[in-house]
Amino acid sequence: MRKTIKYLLSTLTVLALLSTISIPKIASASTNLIGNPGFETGSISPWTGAGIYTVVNNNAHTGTYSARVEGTGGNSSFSQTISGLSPNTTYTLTGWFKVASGNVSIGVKNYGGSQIAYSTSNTSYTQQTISFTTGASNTSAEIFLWKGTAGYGYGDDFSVTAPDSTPMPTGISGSWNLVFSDDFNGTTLDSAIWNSNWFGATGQITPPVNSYELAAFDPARVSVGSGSLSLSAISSPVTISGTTYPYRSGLINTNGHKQFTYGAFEARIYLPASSTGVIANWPAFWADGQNWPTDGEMDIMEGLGGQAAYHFISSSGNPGASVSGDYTGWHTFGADWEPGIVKYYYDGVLVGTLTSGITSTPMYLILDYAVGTPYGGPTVIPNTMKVDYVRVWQH
Ligand SMILES: [Ca+2]
Ligand SMILES: [Ca+2]
Repeated sequence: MRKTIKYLLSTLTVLALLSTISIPKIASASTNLIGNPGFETGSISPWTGAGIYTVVNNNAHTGTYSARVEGTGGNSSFSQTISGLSPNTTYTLTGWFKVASGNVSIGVKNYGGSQIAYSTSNTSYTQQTISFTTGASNTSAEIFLWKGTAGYGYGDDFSVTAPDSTPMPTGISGSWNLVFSDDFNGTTLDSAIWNSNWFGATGQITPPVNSYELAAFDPARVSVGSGSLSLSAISSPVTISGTTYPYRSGLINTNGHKQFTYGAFEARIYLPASSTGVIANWPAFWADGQNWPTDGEMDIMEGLGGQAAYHFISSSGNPGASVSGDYTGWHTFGADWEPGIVKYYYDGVLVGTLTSGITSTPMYLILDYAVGTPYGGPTVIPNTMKVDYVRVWQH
């Protein structure tokens, strides 16, 4: 509330931004996500099957046991659903398979994309590797071996592994260490990292950031699920200190929990479109210092008048610009804040560089879905801004 009122009254520019963060869980590349991958327990669990299938103590690729499916003119298979995956993430499936006769297929399905399967008629073990990318809201995948023709088929030594590297900033070169990340993979917001209103007590509905916004920030408009944060704007009047706001929406920030001086900041965000195809409402991903504007406000993405824009606000001004192009839907928005310079990256492409008034004191992160013209785009209610992840890297 402090900062922006002054700023908005004096300029057409914008301000909101935000940033957020929490720490992501990143599986090691070497971790096999499949249980009982080589059937060496001597039983099928946690795999399940259909038709005729069993674990046998012969025909192993390694160890003692393999799993066998028998096609009898119908279909036989065994499969395992692995959970806890990250959405929009590419995993690698490998497995060894062979037949006594006919052919047998190895594959993956129910991960948010089309089923992928490969078959073999080889009577010696052969390895198949399949890459699959989970869908935007998918956190599981089903791995299977399937035989639709008569005769035995065998499988052994399956594995599914996560991407083999810690995520790096999209399009921002350099040597980086991931220092903060929230992938929003749980079912609740991490309150150890995030506040869910604008400088209010826990659970409190607060006024918006500045006087042009029409939505109060209600912690009930913040949710986490299906791999994403949701900030939902609805029509639901609320009166705070004598002022009635027609809408309620969501905001999260890390003030008091996490702040950063310099680094690469990035969020992958879904921005709803208006009926005219521009950015609806007034979404923002930004970072803010403790004393506004002395300690700076870095607007990484702000939906201003329907267009994505970046700015850096300080005592010496508010340079920045709108970025041409359609940024509705899913996109990444990043900024590389270095001493005396900030470079902005949208979808990994450098879209702007600012060198005036760049501050050097810590900032916390803010993500919000404000409502209101003329600074915001067309008001479209109800609507939901989503955030897949927020990350910060430093050198
Ligand atoms: Ca085995
Ligand atoms: Ca996510």
